Amino acid sequence: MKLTIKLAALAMFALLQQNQAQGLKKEQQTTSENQVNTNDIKWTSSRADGHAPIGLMGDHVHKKGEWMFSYRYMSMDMDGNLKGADEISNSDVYGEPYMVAPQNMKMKMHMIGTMYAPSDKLTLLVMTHILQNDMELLNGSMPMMAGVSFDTSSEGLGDTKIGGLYQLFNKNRRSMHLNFGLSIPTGSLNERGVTPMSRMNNPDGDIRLGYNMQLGSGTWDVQAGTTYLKQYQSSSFGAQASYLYRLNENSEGYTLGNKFNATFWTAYAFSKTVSGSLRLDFQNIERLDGKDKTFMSPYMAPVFDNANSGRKQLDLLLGVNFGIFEGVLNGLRLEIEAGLPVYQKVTGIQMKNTFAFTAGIQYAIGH
Ligand SMILES: [Cu+2]
Repeated sequence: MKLTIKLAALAMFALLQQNQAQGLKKEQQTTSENQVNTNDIKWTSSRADGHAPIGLMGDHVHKKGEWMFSYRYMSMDMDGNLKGADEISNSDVYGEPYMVAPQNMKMKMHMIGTMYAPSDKLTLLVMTHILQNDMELLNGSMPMMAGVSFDTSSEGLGDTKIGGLYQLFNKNRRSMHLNFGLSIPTGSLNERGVTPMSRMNNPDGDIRLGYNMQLGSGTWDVQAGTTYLKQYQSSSFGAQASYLYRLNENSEGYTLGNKFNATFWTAYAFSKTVSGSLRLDFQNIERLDGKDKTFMSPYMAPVFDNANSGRKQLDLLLGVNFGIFEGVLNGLRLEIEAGLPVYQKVTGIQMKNTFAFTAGIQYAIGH
């Protein structure tokens, strides 16, 4: 794991060195040959790496009057359980003592978004998504049901985000903007399922599923951050940091943890239309506050226990951007990004994240 981090750091360092060398060469060329002031060259989104890797939101601003429509498919796979930073077995989970151990989970997200720029300085955005969660669990010590596995699932509208990006400057191929957003609690907090426990009293009885199977936060959340972008002749890098703060307690008696996110990426443009990227993403999700008032015993499964919340994670992701900048399809982009956690540490017992994937299509008009 440490080797992976080192390799990633080395690769990024190498790319940066290349970036700097290229940037220098380009600047020398422009000043000596054309006598053009490099301060006049602006950062531009009209190249493949003019958008960040697709897993990232709010990375780029638009020019006055531009619209952009996007669809993203995102998936996250989880397998097995962690206690702190260590993998633990099913019997460890039963020893805690939980009756049921989560085995694997898949979260799928279909996200649609719109961006519109009323001015060169300000870009507005709105995003919402449909979530699909599937989790397989294994019974431990429950009488008559030990060793029996079962599935739970939930599906529906998630929370909706509105926000804006305010550009602070764009000169010398450097651009910086502020990100701000508001998350509206449109996702359900009452996703239910039939489990061996809920069947004990009533064959059709269902129960509310665990925290991570619910579709929304139930709270109004504000987000603030900043994004910095720098381009060279055929490469670029960017960085974004943001903090999500949940304003209230939800109707069920709890508040999901606030979230800090910092990410850094570098991209190399093989041509104007194709670029590849390498990205590091760090997130720190704080502990959940309060508890769902309908959860009687936290010992059914770790996903019902508010002690099992909060996580630090570092992901390493590779991406490809493909963009068209002329002709009838001008403004169309296809992008993918996939990655793995290189470090994760959870509070209590939580599932281990194993793989993240995002594919998206974006279409900008009006430019
Ligand atoms: Cu956009």
